[in-house]
Amino acid sequence: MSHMSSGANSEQQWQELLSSITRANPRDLARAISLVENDSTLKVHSAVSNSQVIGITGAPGVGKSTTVNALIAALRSHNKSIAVLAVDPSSPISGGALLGDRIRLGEHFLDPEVFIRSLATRGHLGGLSATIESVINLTKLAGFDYIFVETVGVGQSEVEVMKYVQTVVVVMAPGMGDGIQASKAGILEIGDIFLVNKSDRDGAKESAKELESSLHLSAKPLNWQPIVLLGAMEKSVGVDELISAIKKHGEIMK
Ligand SMILES: Nc1nc2c(ncn2[C@@H]2O[C@H](COP(=O)(O)OP(=O)(O)O)[C@@H](O)[C@H]2O)c(=O)[nH]1
Ligand SMILES: [Mg+2]
Repeated sequence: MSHMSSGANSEQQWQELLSSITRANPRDLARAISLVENDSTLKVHSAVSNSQVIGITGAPGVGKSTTVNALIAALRSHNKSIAVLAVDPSSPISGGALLGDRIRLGEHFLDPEVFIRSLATRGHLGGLSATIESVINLTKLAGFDYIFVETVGVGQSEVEVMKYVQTVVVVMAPGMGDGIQASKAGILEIGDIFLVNKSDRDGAKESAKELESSLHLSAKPLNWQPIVLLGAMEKSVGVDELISAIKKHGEIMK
């Protein structure tokens, strides 16, 4: 397909592409995503869907990808469809190709009910937010039950990205000092669910307690009290509890 720019004909082609996006047509979704990534004039401001959009954020190495992988496995066993958008806002060098993630998520690549996409971002904040909003809305058009948006770290870019999701899951790990990083970046304020991962390691319970008390100190939202969970996603410990919390939050946000 030719590169889209403004003009009646390409606008018609764009609309046709949008209306062809379904779960059965992942290639059209992938093509539409590439187009919005490469042309900042193409925007999708809204999409009507029943998808729940969940952000997974937290410092590098805490286990975000492992968590997404565990969630996919559990949700697929309940016949749910899932899209994963992996966002790399910080690294223009990697071009969004998160190799480790691709390998780990690889076992789901042949499953038509699982759509996985790494997003190449140009590394500047305004561009990223605009692009991610459109990409999420395109993915919503395909009607997945759950859309997970995984970020790379904790910083201002992550906070920006989390504006476009309904449910924010903040992943932490014991003894990594990521709680401090998260609070600096403002991640604690936006988290709906906090997962202290790697509970098979020392210090997880203590981290969860510390986190709970610092959350109690901050202002309470009107209809949702943030939940703190312990889990070991690599060992599938706490996955069902995490899914319950995500669903509960989704119900409240409806
Ligand atoms: N001990 C332990 N290690 C884990 C657990 N979950 C993930 N890991 C490990 O932590 C490392 C980082 O995981 P990854 O999911 O790539 O983290 P991400 O950078 O936040 O996406 C990997 O070596 C995982 O095997 C867990 O529950 N327990
Ligand atoms: Mg990751």
